[in-house]
Amino acid sequence: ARCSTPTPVARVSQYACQRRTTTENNNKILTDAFEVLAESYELNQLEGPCLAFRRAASVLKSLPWAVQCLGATQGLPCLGEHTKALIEEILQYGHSFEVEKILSDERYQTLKLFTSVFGVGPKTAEKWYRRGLRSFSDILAEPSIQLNRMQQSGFLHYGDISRAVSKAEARALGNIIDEAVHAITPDGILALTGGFRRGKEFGHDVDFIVTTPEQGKEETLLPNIIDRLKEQGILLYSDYQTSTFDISKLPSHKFEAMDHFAKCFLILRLEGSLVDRGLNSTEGDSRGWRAVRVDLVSPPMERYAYALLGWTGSRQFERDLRRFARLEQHMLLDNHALYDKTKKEFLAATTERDIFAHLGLEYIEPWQRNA
Ligand code: 8DG
Ligand code: MN
Ligand code: MN
Repeated sequence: ARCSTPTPVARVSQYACQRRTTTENNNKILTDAFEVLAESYELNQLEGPCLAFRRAASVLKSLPWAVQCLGATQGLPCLGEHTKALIEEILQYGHSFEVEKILSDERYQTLKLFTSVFGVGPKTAEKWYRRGLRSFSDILAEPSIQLNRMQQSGFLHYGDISRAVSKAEARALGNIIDEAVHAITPDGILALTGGFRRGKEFGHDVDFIVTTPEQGKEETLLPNIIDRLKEQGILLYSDYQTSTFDISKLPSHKFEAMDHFAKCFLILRLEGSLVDRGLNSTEGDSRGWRAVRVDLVSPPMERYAYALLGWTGSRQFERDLRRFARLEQHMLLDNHALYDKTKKEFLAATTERDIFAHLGLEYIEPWQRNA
């Protein structure tokens, strides 16, 4: 097949934080395939190969053109032998045998199913699989399994929280949280973060940052919000974690470590969301509400910019911001702070732009961070 290499483009960086990645993905067939492999490696707890496929997918997501022949990928970073073989196979046959094999694999299907439950990670899923459990009814019928509170809620609201949250639903939740924050403190600050801030149409949850300019007052903000939601009868689940933030600590090296700000993982009851259910809902289900996952994080105001940058994602974008800081600038970045190892000092920031500037990076808008 004829295949012209696209007009020479500027060199694509190996770092997602030096690429602009919108929600428009011109290489979805390829990146979906890579993500199946990444997920399969992740479920088998093989971090290296998992990351390699996530990086490759991320590079292809940033391209303003569709890859139509292997030659077009020449000079692109993060594409190894395995990914190139997959690209070739998919371009030729429209699908990959390796991917199909994984998708039809019982172990993969079961681990995917189990980890789709709120509160169930790869390790728990693996444990259940090894005990011969294959379905939700297997798990729920097994007397020796003690589900924790999170998992119990995960099963209870499974249908609702495994269904995507729409932008309209995110907006409605924003209004509820906004009302709560301002009733508690008139100078409260609320910001939408996560995937919806990146312009995504759908999400698996809705993420917000809440804080107040009054030093220390952010500590009581979340418990107050939670109480209010409870009084309103819309709190279905709450896991509140108090702040363990320590200003003198250096930024963490480990990416997967959670941050130390006060936060809560919630399930809320959203009323009147029938519109998002689809008109020909056949379940005869007309209850007129749905359960939605909501995350709230409450940093002190002086760390607002770092928290916002950290919680806006995408995860791949965050990983590469930290990797870039460490390897290219000799700095340590996490959700709380940026530390310059050469100057041995913390760098203050009031906006995300300040942080990009400290890192010597061009500013990337939130909707360009869908790496
Ligand atoms: P989605 O919900 O639309 O599926 O995508 P998302 O909004 O990008 O994913 P997310 O899982 O909600 O995570 C949003 C960002 O929050 C992501 O960049 C990772 C970040 N994040 C932290 N700390 C923590 C944490 O402690 N727990 C969780 N769940 N996310 C965290 O920076
Ligand atoms: Mn989210
Ligand atoms: Mn979240």
